[in-house]
Amino acid sequence: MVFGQLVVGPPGSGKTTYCNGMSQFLKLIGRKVAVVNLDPANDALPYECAVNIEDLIKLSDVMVEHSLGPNGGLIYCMDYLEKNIDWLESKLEPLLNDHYLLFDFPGQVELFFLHSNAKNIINKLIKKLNLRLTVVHLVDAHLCSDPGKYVSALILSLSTMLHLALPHINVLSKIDLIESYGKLAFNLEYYTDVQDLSYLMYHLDQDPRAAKYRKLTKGLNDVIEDHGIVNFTTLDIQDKESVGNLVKLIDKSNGYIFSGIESSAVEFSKIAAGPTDWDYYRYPLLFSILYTAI
Ligand SMILES: Nc1nc2c(ncn2[C@@H]2O[C@H](COP(=O)(O)OP(=O)(O)OP(=O)(O)O)[C@@H](O)[C@H]2O)c(=O)[nH]1
Ligand SMILES: [Mg+2]
Repeated sequence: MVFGQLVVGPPGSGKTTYCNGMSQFLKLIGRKVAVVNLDPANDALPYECAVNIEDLIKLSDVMVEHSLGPNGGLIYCMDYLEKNIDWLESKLEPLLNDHYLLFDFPGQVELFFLHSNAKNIINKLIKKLNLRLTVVHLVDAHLCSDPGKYVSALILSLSTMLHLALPHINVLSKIDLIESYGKLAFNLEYYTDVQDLSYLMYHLDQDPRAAKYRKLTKGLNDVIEDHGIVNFTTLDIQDKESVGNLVKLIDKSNGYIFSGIESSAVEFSKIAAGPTDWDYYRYPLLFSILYTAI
């Protein structure tokens, strides 16, 4: 069984930086990591890349050959990758023995709630290669500084969760910058826990532009609250403790924590229902490796 993360999120939310930081952290705690770049627009990669979509197709070539702009070109590249999934499978196969996989995706969010190419690629890989993957959806914490943008972030997160239908963790990235945006309308837990959104309506009403769309925003808030599945974890990619806490959540969501454990279904469900720290306490070796590293 092979474990890993699918790193997605809007442009500039920090996906490539995250893959770099996360791969370094995972190596530190003893995992063999392979980063897979599936963004054909990623020119200067900060990490050493095990597989690069650029070796299959180049965005610049597509734009010239098919007279497409960068976004249309990107969709073409993802369609091309889906048609040539054998290429990706053959590149991944040698890594499957002992690597943990990190997939760096493009920032065009329409790939994750509109088009089916990225979803088909992911599902084919999961099925054919027996992968256990968690979606790590990065959203810039800056969006908390504006109630309207925060609602957009919630809707985007919900759509991505429903579209991909995989273990999923929403992350507020670049949390190190949050104080520079001024005082937030609520404390950070309000945003991470997605608490009562009716309080947000009051703040939206203070802005004449937002007030115009009150009914729509209220409807969107109701959709988010009815589903009740969106929340966020905060991440400072330069802080080992912050990265370590996220790793624990991811390990639980994709089943990494259970790998190599011979136990009954009852034991597994106890672990699944318990708090994350308890898992590491229960498995002292893993716990000590993790905490020696951070
Ligand atoms: N302060 C701060 N800056 C960050 C962080 N993560 C990323 N950045 C910066 O944000 C910018 C965008 O980061 P990327 O990692 O390229 O973001 P991306 O999501 O891969 O961007 P696209 O691939 O274009 O969608 C870069 O200038 C990074 O240095 C963070 O945690 N804190
Ligand atoms: Mg990137």
